[in-house]
Amino acid sequence: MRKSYVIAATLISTLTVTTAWADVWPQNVNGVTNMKHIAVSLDGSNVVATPNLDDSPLELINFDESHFSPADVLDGKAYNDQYGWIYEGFTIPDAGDAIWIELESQSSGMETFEGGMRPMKASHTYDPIFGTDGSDNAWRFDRMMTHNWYAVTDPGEYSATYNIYVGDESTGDANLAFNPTSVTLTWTHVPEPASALLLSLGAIVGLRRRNLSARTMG
Ligand SMILES: [Cu+2]
Repeated sequence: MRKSYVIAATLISTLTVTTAWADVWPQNVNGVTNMKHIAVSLDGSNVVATPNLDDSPLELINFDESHFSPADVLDGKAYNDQYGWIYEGFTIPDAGDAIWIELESQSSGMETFEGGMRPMKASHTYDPIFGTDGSDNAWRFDRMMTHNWYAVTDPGEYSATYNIYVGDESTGDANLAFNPTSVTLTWTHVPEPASALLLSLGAIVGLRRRNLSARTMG
């Protein structure tokens, strides 16, 4: 009997250590190459945005890991980094202007932190954007591929709609010579039983316990 408790304690402490040290940067959800790009371009005076909505709503997953600062803003949250803004085409805004992406509306409980190229997680700022923690709703897109981190705490269905426009590179004031466009992105957070792993450990301990008592009996 006592032996099985020792086994259980060892397994659980191993699990705790593994969880704390497993992966100090957040994970690229569903694999680093599985990206869903929103291609932005200029067509004359029109801003054009074409989102890849394959597999949407995308999964927000809580890996239960403790991350290095500044990525620890994702601790305890379910997140996804598959959507990425990319710039296409040869026409770019004139000097002094930039492409801006402004949050129009989103589900409550949705947070966003600034990312970058997916494999370069250690170089991302993880700054709150799109209204998160009182940040501006408008975020300047510098036309480099950027995979931001979308995060939630509670299970549910989430969506966010963005207005994409040309505006002053410093102030974000819209340049009315260009017609903006908008895209809506969607996510889902299906609750996963947090105790699933502990339950399976319990099953292992249970089996060992039965073996021990069988031996005692035999
Ligand atoms: Cu990408």
